[in-house]
Amino acid sequence: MASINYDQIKEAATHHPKPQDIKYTYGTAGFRMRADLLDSVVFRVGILAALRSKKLDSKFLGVMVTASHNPERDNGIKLVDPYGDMLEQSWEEYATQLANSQTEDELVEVIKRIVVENNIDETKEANVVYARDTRPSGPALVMALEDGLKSVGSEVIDFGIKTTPQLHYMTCCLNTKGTEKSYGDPSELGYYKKLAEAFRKAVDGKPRISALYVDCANGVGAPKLSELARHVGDDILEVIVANDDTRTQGKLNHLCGADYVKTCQRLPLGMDIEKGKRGASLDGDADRIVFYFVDEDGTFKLLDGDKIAALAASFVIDLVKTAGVEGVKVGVVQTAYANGSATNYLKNVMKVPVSCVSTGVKHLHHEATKYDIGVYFEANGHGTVLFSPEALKTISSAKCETAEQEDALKRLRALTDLINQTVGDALSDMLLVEAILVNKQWTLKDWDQAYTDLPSRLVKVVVSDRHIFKGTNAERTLIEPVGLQEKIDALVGKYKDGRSFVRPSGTEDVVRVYAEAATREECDELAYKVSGLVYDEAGGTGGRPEEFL
Ligand code: 16G
Ligand code: MG
Repeated sequence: MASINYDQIKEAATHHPKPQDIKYTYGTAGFRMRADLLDSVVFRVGILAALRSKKLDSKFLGVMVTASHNPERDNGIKLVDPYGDMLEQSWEEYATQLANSQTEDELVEVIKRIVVENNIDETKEANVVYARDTRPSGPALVMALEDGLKSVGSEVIDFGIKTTPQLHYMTCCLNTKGTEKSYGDPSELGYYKKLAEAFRKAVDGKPRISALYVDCANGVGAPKLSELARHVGDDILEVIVANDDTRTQGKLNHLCGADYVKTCQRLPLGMDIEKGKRGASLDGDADRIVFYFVDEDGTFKLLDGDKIAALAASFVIDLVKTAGVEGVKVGVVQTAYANGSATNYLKNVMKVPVSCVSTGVKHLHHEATKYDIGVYFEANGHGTVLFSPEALKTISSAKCETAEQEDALKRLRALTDLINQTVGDALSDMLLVEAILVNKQWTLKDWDQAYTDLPSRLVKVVVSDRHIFKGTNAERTLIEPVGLQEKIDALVGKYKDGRSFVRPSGTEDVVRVYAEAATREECDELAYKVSGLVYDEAGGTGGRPEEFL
């Protein structure tokens, strides 16, 4: 292939000018903001994807156009590394630099610098696969992305409308095809077949349980879940798809979806499930899931990511033991948002090692790879279970002596295919939870019995500059503004089971305050006091946090 044609890039870039006065940042999950401000960003991310593919010996890079649970007017873009992981952190800075280069000349300068710093062979081929969710702004952004890719002469595969985890799956499959690490058939059909077959094996011989109503946030999860359910077959899984209107403008994530349900702790619009019925919500790009039901007394009961982690960990530990592969050790990874009761249950009742890391999938995923089987979930419902190559080897080569052992091994092996190894995947996680409930013949209430969440509260505080907040200890302790943490600690000390921490959001221009305590009243009071403290001492703007007592 010829070297990069910089004149061609300059010419293409004139059609995607960067707006003045906007500072873009590649944040926790890529660029995410109002869709009408993203054209130039998407064009440049295309260029970066191609450069990274060249750098990685022409491996396929993935590009996903989505803004997940954000309002419909927003969109976003993120890069996926060849084996389905999030973009390597050191390249996030390049993404930010490209997005912020104001002129075509500046843009070319940054590209040349990336080429030199990474010793990129310009003549290598570039391969990029991309997909988008159902947002109305998607098609135009994809055209800008293609312009960027073509300007560097990249080969492209348009994977069409997909969930974020499907794009991760596809990227990994393309790069492992024909190797001993082959992750599966690189197609949407391959994805459904792999999951459906694994689910059948995981629930083999156990009776079907009641229907699951799934709120798909009026997003891409709706058509994809319907397709998946068709492959699984309603003889073993009955799924009722709700909030599947991806056409009517304004409905995506509106008063529905996993983020809404978790934040507001209530049923989504369009899902009036009766007492005892089982519900779940996906987010706008189907990488998060939470479960829920309405108890006999009418209370809404949420089973969030923490509950999924505890369920998955206990099931996997039991299987490992019964299968006789005890050498395989299970660990759980959480963030500071994990409910204190969940952490306590895992550590002190289940006696599983638990690590706490900073918010964001890349941090959890990385930590989970340190265990033989690493279960990672954020409380918001994003997570998965990772099997290390050694654990996979042990599980696949284990010999069994009894029928019981054989049965456990069969189910454990099925889980290694059922659970998306590239990233948290709402559809795969849904099947994982369903498989466990089927095996145990449990209701959601049975599952909920393990432990009772401490009341918690999340508050957003608007401040003049959230970047002055610097944390440490997996975001649980503030080191700046100096002295604020001591004041927070003094407040926390007054409440039974009190815990509170403050961190700047990576996706919104706000500071988040989390609090939990033994009772709802105490928790709300603590959240209110800490929010007020942040507002008063660290440049609060707008209104002082409302009192929600
Ligand atoms: C992003 C992260 C999610 C995290 C959330 C926190 C990924 C793929 N997604 O959505 O894991 O929980 O940001 O948002 O990493 P915050 O920084 O605004 O609190
Ligand atoms: Mg999402």
